[in-house]
Amino acid sequence: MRIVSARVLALCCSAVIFGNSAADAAVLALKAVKKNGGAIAPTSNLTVVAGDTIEADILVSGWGAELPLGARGVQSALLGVSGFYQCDDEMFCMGANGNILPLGWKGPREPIECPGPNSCVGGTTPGNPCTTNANCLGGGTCTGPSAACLAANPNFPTCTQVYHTCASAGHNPILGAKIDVNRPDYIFNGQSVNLVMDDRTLNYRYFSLIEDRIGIPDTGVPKYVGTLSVQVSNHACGPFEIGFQGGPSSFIQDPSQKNTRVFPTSSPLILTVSPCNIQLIDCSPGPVLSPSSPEHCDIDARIPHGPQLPFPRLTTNQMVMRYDRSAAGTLSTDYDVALFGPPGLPPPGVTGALVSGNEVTVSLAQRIFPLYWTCIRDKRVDLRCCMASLPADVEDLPPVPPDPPTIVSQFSDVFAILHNLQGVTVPPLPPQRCDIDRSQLCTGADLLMTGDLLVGADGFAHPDNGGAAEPAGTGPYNGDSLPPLCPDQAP
Ligand SMILES: [Ca+2]
Ligand SMILES: [Ca+2]
Repeated sequence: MRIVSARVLALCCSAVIFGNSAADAAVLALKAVKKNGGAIAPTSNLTVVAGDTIEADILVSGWGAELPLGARGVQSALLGVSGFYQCDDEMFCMGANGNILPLGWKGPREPIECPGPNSCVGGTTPGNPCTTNANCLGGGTCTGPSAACLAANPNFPTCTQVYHTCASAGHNPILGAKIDVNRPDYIFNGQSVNLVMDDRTLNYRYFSLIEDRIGIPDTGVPKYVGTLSVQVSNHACGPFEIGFQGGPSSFIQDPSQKNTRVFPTSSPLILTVSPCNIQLIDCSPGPVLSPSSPEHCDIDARIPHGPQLPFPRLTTNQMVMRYDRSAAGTLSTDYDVALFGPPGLPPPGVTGALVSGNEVTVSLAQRIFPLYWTCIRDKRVDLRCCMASLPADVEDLPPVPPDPPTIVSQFSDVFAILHNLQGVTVPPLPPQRCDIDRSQLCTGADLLMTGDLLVGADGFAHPDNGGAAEPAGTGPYNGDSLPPLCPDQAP
């Protein structure tokens, strides 16, 4: 108890402001009470495995000294955006990673706002919602920032009709949260209350307010104010700490005319995933007919075919996946493939999964198509590894916030080749970004090849592959683009 008091004094301003002893300060706690539907002893520290569903109670206690008139309203706001995900980096999140998301949450981690009239993803700004799926995909009235829209898609292409936010189909976040006013231990049980359950973002917010101007005394027993239900993802591993936002997002208020509030300290719920399922820790496109291939999420700017022939295509058809342990037993059916680019082209099938120690080389029935992201997903861990071919796209322009990088084959790419040849570019461009003609050297010929690709003088632009399906068009690559899919790797 002494240790807890010291911590409260050090961290919480409310105890100082209101002049109460820290031991009497109000506390918000999140405690697991059910695991896979079965009741467990309430705990703030629980070991779980992938697939587990956990129900947790939000409890408030200790408001008596700070609010002698009792509690009339209480609000608890989760630190969900950080708590439900373990890795700070939204990129591929290799290694210990994953998420523990509320049941029914199929939206993005954080909303991405468009500066235009429609919000592409999230829609948390009042008056800035999506109204159609086209808004989520960068169409409709969400025109100016379409690149930003695409950055978060195609993972979240559906405009939900509840909050007009963009998410995956079936997004139903209310499944993960509720305030059960009929529970005997509900703080305002028996009172007529106004409720707000805000599940627009992962920072779920629970608010209860007694309609009458009365206060409920603190009896020294923690009281229930809300429920959170979460599920552990297949690739989750290690500890996750789900806590609360501080004041003013989380507070307790009394019934006085002054509307006095205190800001509780918080006791988070720690869920530790152990043992972990197999972890995908790295991946890169496999060997191709040229000596080098792009990294995962990099873009191959080389001609997709040989220097003199329109086919066969020379892009890669393999991805090497590296795991934290032996990959023995991995099958080709553990993977699926998705294409992100112009609609209409079916993704190639997986034809093989060659296991060697901790590595698996996944092979596709087709070499990757120009103008598409080709993403191979390990269904067991629900993570994607992506590769793309965009001929002549030597460099991607840096983002102008809030827009993502501009991934376009355009005339400025010729200068990028030139600067690289002059030694101005640091570090130098990798082969897949400078050996545009696939001669295995980066020379002035690649500058000419880039220009040819952009004006259509290549002659083999958008080649077919001996009859395999390709996007329509045989013109120049100038202005062709890819959605900035990476680093957004949300499954
Ligand atoms: Ca470019
Ligand atoms: Ca070359």
